[in-house]
Amino acid sequence: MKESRPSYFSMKPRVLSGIQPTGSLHIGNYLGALKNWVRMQYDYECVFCIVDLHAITLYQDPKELKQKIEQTAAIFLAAGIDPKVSSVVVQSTVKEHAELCWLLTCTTPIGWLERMTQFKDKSSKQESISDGLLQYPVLMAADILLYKANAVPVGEDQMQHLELTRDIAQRFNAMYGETFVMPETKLPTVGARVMGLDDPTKKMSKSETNPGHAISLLDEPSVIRKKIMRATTDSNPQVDLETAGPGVLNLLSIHQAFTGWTDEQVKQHFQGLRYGDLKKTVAEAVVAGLEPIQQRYLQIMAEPGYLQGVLREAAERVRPFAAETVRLVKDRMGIYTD
Ligand code: AQP
Repeated sequence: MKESRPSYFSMKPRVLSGIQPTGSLHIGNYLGALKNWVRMQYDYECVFCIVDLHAITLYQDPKELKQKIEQTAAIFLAAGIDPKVSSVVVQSTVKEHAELCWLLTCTTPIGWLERMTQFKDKSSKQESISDGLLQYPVLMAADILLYKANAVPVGEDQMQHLELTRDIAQRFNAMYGETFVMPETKLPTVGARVMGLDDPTKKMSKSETNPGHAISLLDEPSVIRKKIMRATTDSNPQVDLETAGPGVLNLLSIHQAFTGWTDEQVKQHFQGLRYGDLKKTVAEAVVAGLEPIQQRYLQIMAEPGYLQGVLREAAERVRPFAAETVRLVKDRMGIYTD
């Protein structure tokens, strides 16, 4: 069966990436993923997903989840995703994500999933572990392979899942014949791993509950300043780039990712600077970087029906391509297709 190419998808290489609507998006999500997406969207055919089916691998309050899905979509647009160029899709509204996930679940050895660091980490914090949490990376593979994505921009924490996606694709191709494209991981040059402000040995994460841990993209300037001024550094009084510990390096890397400064500019400005001044400079860079996003977010949320229209149109646009991939996969596996 030949791959048909519905008119929406051009000949440009394709990109797929997603974020879970599990809480307030933070600067790690922005610098590790969103900022990169905005930069890539004119060179690639992009599908950016709000991965609500991934979110429910851990319990989510149903009423809050609905709100967070829309908030997350609004943040994508506010950060600069252009809905005329990219498709912003709520994962569950294109049923083929779940359908392909099941088909791939049947070809993925369980041992591959049990080895995933994120599964071990998240399951160790749960009393009862859902099967969905184990299948999380298969669903991620389905998201990517559904659109035959060539590139996947993610933060460092998702690299292992991307390797697994390639393994799943390769295994399927070996079992049933060439079907899937091998996706490439695209890491940002700076900001690939933003660490918690309270504990710079842990990655910044939405699900951490300590209020000093993460900077939300919607935090007010005064809150951002307070959180950064309280960030953990080390016992030195001033910046020494040769010996700087993880807390200082994290702040420098956040600053560099927001400003785009070169390593030389960082050295010139920060070497020998007192920690108090370092923190003030970082806070102002973050406040300035987030201000336009916050303003656009408020405008988007104030426009009745706009967001829902964007999400509906994008789902309609990508569905024919997704359906075609699932039809091809089913056909390869010998599943009945009407
Ligand atoms: N700290 C981080 N630094 C750089 N990139 C990060 N990403 C997440 N945290 C950082 C990137 O953001 C994208 C979306 O992540 P996600 O929400 O789908 O899942 P996650 O990686 O599990 O993010 P969180 O914040 O840690 O959420 P929870 O706490 O809900 O699990 C991915 O591209 C990721 O690399």
